[in-house]
Amino acid sequence: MALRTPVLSAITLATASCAVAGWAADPHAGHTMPAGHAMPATPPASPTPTGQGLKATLIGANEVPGPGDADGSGAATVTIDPVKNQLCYTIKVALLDGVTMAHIHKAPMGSMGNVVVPLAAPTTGSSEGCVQIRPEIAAGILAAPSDFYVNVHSQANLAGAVRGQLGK
Ligand SMILES: [Cu+2]
Repeated sequence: MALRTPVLSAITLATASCAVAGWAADPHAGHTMPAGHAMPATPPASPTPTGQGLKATLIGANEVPGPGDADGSGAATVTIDPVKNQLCYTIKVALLDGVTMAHIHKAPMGSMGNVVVPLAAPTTGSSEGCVQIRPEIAAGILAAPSDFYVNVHSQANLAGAVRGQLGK
């Protein structure tokens, strides 16, 4: 009995020393902390809205006065940043005969109107880009997208092959 107590005490002390030394010396101590401790004190800010997404479905029958391309089709997406006055777009078309130009024109369904934004022609079947537009054009499209249309022109349909009004 008298012999065992000192031995046990020595083991306990040694173990305690090792544990403390291990904490202090472990270079990876920070990596073993619970994941929650790595979170920033404040959550990240939500992304700033950069615009409003609009779409247009392009078909020949929408052309005015027409006729457009009978079997041609297409789709366009338009996003407008009203702070930067920037318009970004994608256009895809199919079965057009020699694409020449693409624009956004201002007129409601059933009438034709002037070009307000020139776009890259989807000569290979698709195009995309971002362009600066005047503030009043950005505001006008955002306020009444259906008063504007995407028009793709071709060699076979110079005045317009496929057309679609902008909408949500
Ligand atoms: Cu045009």
